[in-house]
Parts: sequence; C-alpha cells; structure tokens
Amino acid sequence: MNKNADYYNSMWQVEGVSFVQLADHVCAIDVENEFCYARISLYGGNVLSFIPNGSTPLIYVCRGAVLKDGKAIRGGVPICAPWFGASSIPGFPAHGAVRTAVWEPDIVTSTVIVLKLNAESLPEKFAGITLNYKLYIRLEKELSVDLECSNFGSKDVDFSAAMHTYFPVNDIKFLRINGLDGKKYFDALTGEEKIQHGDIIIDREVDRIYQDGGAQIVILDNGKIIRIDKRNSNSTVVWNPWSEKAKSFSDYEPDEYTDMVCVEVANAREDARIIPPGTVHRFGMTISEIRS
Ligand code: TA6
Repeated sequence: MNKNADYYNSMWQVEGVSFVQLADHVCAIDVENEFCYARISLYGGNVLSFIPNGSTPLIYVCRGAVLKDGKAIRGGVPICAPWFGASSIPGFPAHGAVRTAVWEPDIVTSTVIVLKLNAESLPEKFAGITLNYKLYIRLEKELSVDLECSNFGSKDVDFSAAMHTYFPVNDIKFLRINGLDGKKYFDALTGEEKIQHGDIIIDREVDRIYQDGGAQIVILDNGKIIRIDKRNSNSTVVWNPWSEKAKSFSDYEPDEYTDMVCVEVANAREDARIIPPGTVHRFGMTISEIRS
C-alpha cells in the first residue's frame, strides 16, 4: 500500500497531528501543540519548520528549495549520515544516504515524533552499511533532534554525520555566532587549519568544521537569540555560500544568502566515530530561543 498522508492519517489519530502530502514522494507531519508548530518531512526525516508559539520560525527552508525525488530538500534540518561531506566511494552522494530516504513514523504523539529508517529500505548500493536509524524529535518550547544509529552487522561501521540545520537570519550584518572562540577549525575553502578568534561573523563565503569539545553555540541575530545545546557532538559546521557560490545552486535563490546560515551539530573530521558491531551511536541537539 502506498504509505501516503491518507494512509498515515488513518493509522495515527493524535490531537494536533496531521499528515499532509507535499509532493508524490513527500509526506509530512504537521504538529500544532501547546508549545509550537512544526512540520516534519518523512522524506529525509527533515524538520522543515519549527515555530514556538508566540515567536517566529527557528528553522529556515530556502525559497528556491525543490521537492524532487532523489534530491535533498534545501533547508530544515537535513540529516547527513552515515557520512558527512563527499564520499570516497564512487557513486555515493555527498552527505550520506538518509537525507533522501523515506523514513517511517515509529512513535507519534503531540510532542514527540520518532521516525525509523532501516538499512533494507535504502538503495542496494548502500547494503554494506549495516546501520538502522531512529530519529527522536521532541517538539516543545525547544526543538530536540537526536539520531540513533544501530550497527546490526558483524563489523565496525565508520561513521560521520551532521544535522545540517538551516537557520533564518534577520540581518546578516549583525549576525554573531558565539561559542567557538579559540576553537580549531578546518577551513574547507582553503584546506587550512585555523583558530577562531571571537564570534563568527558572516560577510563572505564560510565553510568551516570546528572541533569544539561539545561547546554550546549561541546565534545572536539582531535581537533574536538561538541557543544550540549539543549531545555527543564535538564538532560544528558553519556554512554560508555567500553571493558567488549561491549562484551555483539551482535550488537556492541568488539573493537568499543574507537570509540564512547553517550551523550544524556534527560528528565530523576528527570527531568522526566508529560504531562497533551490536552497538548504538547517538548524537543530537536542542535548539531553543532565549527570550529577553
Ligand atoms: O555543510 C557545509 C557543506 O558541506 C558545504 O561544503 C556545502 O556543500 C553545503 O554543505 C551544501 O551541501 P549540499 O549537498 O546540501 O548542497
């Protein structure tokens, strides 16, 4: 049976929760509860929207984003796993296999959504990666997202990942990303290792992977303050394509680089992990708006 919105609405009757069909391949869960509104796409397991009641969106989807099967939705919280960045295996896509896979609802309540994705439902070419996945999403005043990867195989699995979160930006001239002062980072634009001095400002293309020891990150955006607390993540990716690189994306409007920034809770580079047979690896984040 085609597991579409009608199917899921017949399966799950939860107050404040409804399934909506955004495209043939994209069914999403809309949640409206006492704390927030959220939309979660089963395609990619992607939190496309999170708005605390009485506030403004904490998550951004690009105006140019397209809903095309096989292409990650540009925005929300794309789950880049079980590898971050380019793969060393020919034919394997950047940023892993699961951000273009269809996840299934495992638990649905008005404040907690758990999605599951088993290796057997991924394309055959990924069959050697013996991981099953669960995504725990808590929707209250804060947004919590935790990815759990279970190695059901008999060999270690090399693992790297990022929750590639897109945040809206009110005024990029005043944007400050705090919490990484003094931390080492890999500058993907130059291939150099550098040290961060002070807050991060975005006034050019930025593509950096910080080794941060689990630091708390705070995004200061012209009066709006978003805090990111991390769990079992000692690296953070900060990315903005800026004007030139923005033109290279078909699913990104040329002028929207001033409206967003990606701050990504990760297990990347030196923070990559090994998941031994029969074990579970879990990392995650909580995003909260600090209201003055
Ligand atoms: O997370 C930063 C990054 O790896 C950049 O290098 C850039 O490629 C960005 O991700 C977007 O990647 P995507 O595959 O979503 O176009």
